[in-house]
Amino acid sequence: MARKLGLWLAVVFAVAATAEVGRAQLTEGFYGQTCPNVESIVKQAVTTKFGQTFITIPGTLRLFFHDCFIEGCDASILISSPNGDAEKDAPDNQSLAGDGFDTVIKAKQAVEASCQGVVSCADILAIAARDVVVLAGGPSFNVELGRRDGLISKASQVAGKLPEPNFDLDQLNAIFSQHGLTQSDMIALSGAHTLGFSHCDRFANRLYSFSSSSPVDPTLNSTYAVQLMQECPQNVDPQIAINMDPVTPQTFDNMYYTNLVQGKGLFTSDETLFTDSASKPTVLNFANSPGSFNQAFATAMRKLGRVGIKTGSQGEIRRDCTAFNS
Ligand code: HEM
Ligand SMILES: *[C@@H]1O[C@H](CO)[C@@H](O)[C@H](O)[C@H]1NC(C)=O
Ligand SMILES: CC(=O)N[C@H]1CO[C@H](CO)[C@@H](O)[C@@H]1O
Repeated sequence: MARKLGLWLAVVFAVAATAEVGRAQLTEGFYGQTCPNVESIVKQAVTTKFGQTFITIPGTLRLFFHDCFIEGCDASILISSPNGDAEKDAPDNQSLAGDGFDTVIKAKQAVEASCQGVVSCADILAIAARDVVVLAGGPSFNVELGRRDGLISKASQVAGKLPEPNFDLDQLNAIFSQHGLTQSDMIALSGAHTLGFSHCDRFANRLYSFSSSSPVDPTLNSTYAVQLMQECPQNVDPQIAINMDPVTPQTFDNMYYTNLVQGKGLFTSDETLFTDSASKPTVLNFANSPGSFNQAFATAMRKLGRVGIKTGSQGEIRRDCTAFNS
């Protein structure tokens, strides 16, 4: 009788364990036995890269966002295709800074030297994205791990997956909610625009061709509009990129929201968060309370990191982040 009960319990536990795998959960201590120092190794590599260029910070943060929104957080964005038809070759990726890619590649090399074939590129990108936020003075948070690297990376999959700078609130909410992210998550994640650069063509319509009655977007602070016209004259060199946060461009802080309140959101998708009454209260809260913003950003980054993940026996642990294992 006792033996039969034991057998029965074993079956119940096995079924429960399978269900757990099926739910594809990440855990903070995923590499505790197999690569216990992975986070300090990645942090070291990211810090070294940051010592060479500041672009490490915005480049890596934006790379994580784009990776997660296309095929899930599975490092598919890192794949190089000899035919130029991988995710990173899509027009929407044209402006991804090469230094973001290089950060992950360098960190992967450092991790492989200690724990060969164990840690996914997707997890390294997730850790590095947290580390760059901290390096810029932003909040720290624990990163959930256990992602596997994806087996698909196609430029043709990118179209329509990323938000555009001319989106309104409904369009932003629609694309973020497809990934289980709320309006509040979306507003907090947009705070990443407290760092980094934008090319002039992404907002030139707000300066020169907004509408037939007003060439300049009336929601744009007029002082800021003049400054932007000086930095981005019509027919400017398309390589020119300007700071997205005109006040504290190299610090991860809540200045993005203070800027929105003053009409200094660079994109329509930024300023609309303040001008639309449905999102304005959240912007005011984040502008007035750095603590609320930091907490919401950390929560939203962890949620972003769960989008479309592969776990268990799905995908692979890539040896080289830029190529599928063959
Ligand atoms: C809400 C919708 C969003 C839109 C429409 C959007 C759009 C853009 C655009 C057009 C640029 C300028 C690219 C260029 O010209 O070089 C940019 C830059 C950037 N975005 Fe976003 N973004 C959004 C959300 C996010 C999120 C969620 C993150 C990360 C959590 C993020 C992080 C960044 C960073 C760090 C940069 C600067 C990149 C650099 O300096 O290399 N963005 N974004
Ligand atoms: C526009 O920007 C200026 C200079 O940064 C600032 O002093 C002013 O308060 C802003 N205007 C509005 C309406 O917020
Ligand atoms: C960083 C990166 O790989 N950018 C590529 C994005 O896509 C264009 C083509 O559309 C490539 O020329 C870029 O090199």
